[in-house]
Amino acid sequence: MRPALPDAERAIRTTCPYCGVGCGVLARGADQPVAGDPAHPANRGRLCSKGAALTETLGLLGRLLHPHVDGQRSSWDAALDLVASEFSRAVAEHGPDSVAFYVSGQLLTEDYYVANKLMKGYIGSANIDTNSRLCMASSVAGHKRAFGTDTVPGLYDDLEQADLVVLTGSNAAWCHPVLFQRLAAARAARPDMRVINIDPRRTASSDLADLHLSIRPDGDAALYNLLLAEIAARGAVDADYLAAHVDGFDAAVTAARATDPAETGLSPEEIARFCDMWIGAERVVTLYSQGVNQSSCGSDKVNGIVNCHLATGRIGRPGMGPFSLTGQPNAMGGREVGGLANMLACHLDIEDPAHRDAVQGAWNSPVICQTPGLKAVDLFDACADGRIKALWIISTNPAVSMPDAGRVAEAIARVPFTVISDIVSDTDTARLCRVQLPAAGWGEKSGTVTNSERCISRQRAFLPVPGEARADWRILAQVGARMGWADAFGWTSEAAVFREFAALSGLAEAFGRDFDISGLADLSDAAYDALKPVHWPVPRAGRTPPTTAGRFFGAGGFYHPGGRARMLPITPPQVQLAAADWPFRLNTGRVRDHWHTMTRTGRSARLSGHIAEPYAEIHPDDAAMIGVADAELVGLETETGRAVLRVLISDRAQRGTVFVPMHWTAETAPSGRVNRAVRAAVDPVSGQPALKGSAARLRRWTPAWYGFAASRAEMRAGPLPYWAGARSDTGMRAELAGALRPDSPEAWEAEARRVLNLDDGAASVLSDPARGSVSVAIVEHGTLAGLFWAGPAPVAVARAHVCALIGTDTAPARALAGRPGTDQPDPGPLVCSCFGIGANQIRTAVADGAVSVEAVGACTQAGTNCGSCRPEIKGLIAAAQTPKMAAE
Ligand SMILES: Nc1nc2c(c(=O)[nH]1)N[C@H]1C(S)=C(S)[C@@H](COP(=O)(O)OP(=O)(O)OC[C@H]3O[C@@H](n4cnc5c(=O)[nH]c(N)nc54)[C@H](O)[C@@H]3O)O[C@H]1N2
Ligand SMILES: Nc1nc2c(c(=O)[nH]1)N[C@H]1C(S)=C(S)[C@@H](COP(=O)(O)OP(=O)(O)OC[C@H]3O[C@@H](n4cnc5c(=O)[nH]c(N)nc54)[C@H](O)[C@@H]3O)O[C@H]1N2
Ligand code: SF4
Ligand SMILES: [Mo]
Repeated sequence: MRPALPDAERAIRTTCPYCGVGCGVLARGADQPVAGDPAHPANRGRLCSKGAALTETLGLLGRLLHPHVDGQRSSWDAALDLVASEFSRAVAEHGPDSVAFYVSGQLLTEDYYVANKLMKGYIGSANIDTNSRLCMASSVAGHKRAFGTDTVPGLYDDLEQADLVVLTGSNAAWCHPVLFQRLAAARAARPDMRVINIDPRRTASSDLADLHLSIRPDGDAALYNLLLAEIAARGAVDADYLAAHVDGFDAAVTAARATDPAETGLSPEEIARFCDMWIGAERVVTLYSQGVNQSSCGSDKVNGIVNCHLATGRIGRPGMGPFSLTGQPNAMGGREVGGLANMLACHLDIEDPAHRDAVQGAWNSPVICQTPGLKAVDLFDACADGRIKALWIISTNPAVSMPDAGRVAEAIARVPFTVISDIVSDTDTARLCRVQLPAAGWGEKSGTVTNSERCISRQRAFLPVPGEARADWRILAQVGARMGWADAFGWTSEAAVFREFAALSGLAEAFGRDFDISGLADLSDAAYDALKPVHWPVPRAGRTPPTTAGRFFGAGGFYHPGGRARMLPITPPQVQLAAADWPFRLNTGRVRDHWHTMTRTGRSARLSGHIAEPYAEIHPDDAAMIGVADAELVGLETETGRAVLRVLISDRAQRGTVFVPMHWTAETAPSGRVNRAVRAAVDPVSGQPALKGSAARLRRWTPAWYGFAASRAEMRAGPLPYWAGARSDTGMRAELAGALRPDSPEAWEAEARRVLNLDDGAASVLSDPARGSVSVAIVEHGTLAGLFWAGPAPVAVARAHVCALIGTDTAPARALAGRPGTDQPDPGPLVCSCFGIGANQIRTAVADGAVSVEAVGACTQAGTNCGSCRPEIKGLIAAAQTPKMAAE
């Protein structure tokens, strides 16, 4: 059914809690679908599949509702007293650097500000780092090196006004879908506009591109060097801009000229075409994300990109500029409050004594951190070796998301005193922590976030807070008060926290910094409640913002001494792609409908239906080399760890690489936790881990049996060497593989009941000894409660169809056929999650003559709501047309 549009007048305006696009959302309660806010500048009414499914993720199942200490329910008072006294004790006995916070770009600005004030200004250490270290640190470092400040110069409008948009290491079609839809719409409206996609993989984003460059992993720095050399050789520099505003041109070009084109892995024709298109289009936006940042040379990649924009003066004017996409909803806000271990609030510097004094003065705090603190990887190393005595993790799941995650889990378990604040009770990280504090979640809490284009928006509460949950900022403030600083942490509302932060940003004036929202420092509570989306800077009345039409640097005005930008000489790394024992390069990232460790999107059957298990995407030649067929399993191994994954064979993969999504956990697919195999190497400048580059090997992994199960009950397939569970509309579904074959129908029934988590009901067992396959149906009170298939080859049942049978009175024999009858077509794997349209339905529409995304939409509705699946529909149309064209 098409989600109904809530009545815009009565709906609460809030902001999506997922990606950094920062879409405005209209919400009306837990049982009403949300809609995009037409008045929000980021999305103008659109939402992607994840945003559109937000209400499905709000149930209380699995929520942490009360504080717990050592596994026992506790009162808030007792839990907060314990946290405060243990942190105070550690500081007293071992010094301020013996404690740490590990926080998140999913905190609201107010939460983040309070955490930062507590650690840096009161505890007196800078040991507060955040998952943004895994996400944005290389962009921060690159911006600071080039601009003297961490600032994204442009606006989303630039994407629509550009003549060329270069997506570099960004799969925006899946990861920033609404922005990608804006880009696709602009391109459709302006046929001269061009799009280039630079990614070793061909992704849903490549499908929009005029040119896809399957770059060698980490070949980006070399490619941008070649472009810079070509800009210089062709005289395409903006000499006036360079003379007036930029240092370092000659050294950067000298380094660029030394670059070997072979390092890109691209043909001379591809490189020439890239340079022609880039140099030939005045309005160029380079949109980049984790394929750039998450690299051992991430900061250099950022500066390589920025160099080309500076040399041509293509920055800070409509339709042009380097554009770092932020991942999380408040990654940008975190950078503003100084959430990283090497930053101070409001873009001020820890290393600068005048900045430290000014912040300490404004906070009236007893101390201020003197030196940068531990960055994420080092922070967990310090946990492992006993330096950290008390650790508080807030709104992040590092036991899953950190590189070398197995070691990180051990490190957390080794810290004497550990606290977690989360909305969910049983995350992989929460299980390791002594104190669990229930946080209010999206829809229950209120505050501000800043998106990729520096737009500050309100998140507003529209639901009651469940159980005893509390807002993160309040929990932090209550601990601060109990540690002895009641006055400094005595706010009574998030509006008061925001006002203090906005006032602090007025220091920008004294120190000539760019982050200034002091114009918002006097908002009344009512004005804060009503705050409309606003781009910073917002200086106090009477001060002129350092921007032109909302953009930075169009007329120079950089933040290095002297106001000039810096181009950097970049020496691309020698990329060692394969070694004898490790012939694959492991690349990791995201899928369209899941968010990180799935604590929220995993609750939605609709979102879980798109991709329901972890997989390893490899090229057909590599599959042939290791002797694995589609849908079989592979064992992936690195020097760090191992995983077992479903193989997905696709010519979209680059030979010698394997792509694995990051989302699965001990809860959802224990053997598919890829970060146990991701090495912890970091960029030396930013400390950001190289999450896209581990040397790996793959082997076919042959189980004794493959299986699939659907149950009305919660399934935990326990000791099986491979299982991946996902929510379905009727309960749960699970992919399975076993190492031991039960040896009789009775033993199979017992195994099926264990997996399905169904002790009662009548079982029908069908076994085919000749083929070695077996299937089991469990009927309870006249309806199907569970279905189970196992056999020597991957089980070929129609997943969506059999899940839909649970709870119906279909006869077991018919259900166990595993396929719909001829009267009932099989929709195939889910493509459009808004309307539940499968790939087979789309193929049928294409066969019936619907050869455009619009026509498929008109026939099936697919792609007509959020649009997130439009790239995939386009792919299905192209696939259906390819053989036809070849035959012609
Ligand atoms: N659906 C969904 N959307 C999300 C998220 C989510 O969990 N799910 N998370 C959000 C967050 S926090 C973030 S940070 C963003 C991330 O957004 P993206 O950065 O777009 O996503 P990723 O899939 O991590 O990686 C992007 C691409 O980098 C490519 N890549 C790998 N190595 C290289 C290389 O050496 N060079 C180049 N040029 N490319 C390379 C990968 O193949 C991949 O396609 O997404 C945000 N949006
Ligand atoms: N291999 C690989 N690993 C990666 C990446 C990759 O591309 N490849 N990407 C990295 C990147 S860019 C990122 S951003 C990280 C993300 O990784 P994480 O931050 O670890 O992942 P999330 O699942 O988003 O964790 C958020 C946690 O906060 C909880 N939560 C939700 N709302 C609230 C709230 O309001 N308050 C509190 N206190 N808790 C809340 C959720 O239940 C969840 O447990 O992963 C990184 N890890
Ligand atoms: S693009 Fe999707 S996930 Fe990102 S903010 Fe918008 S609705 Fe949310
Ligand atoms: Mo991220």
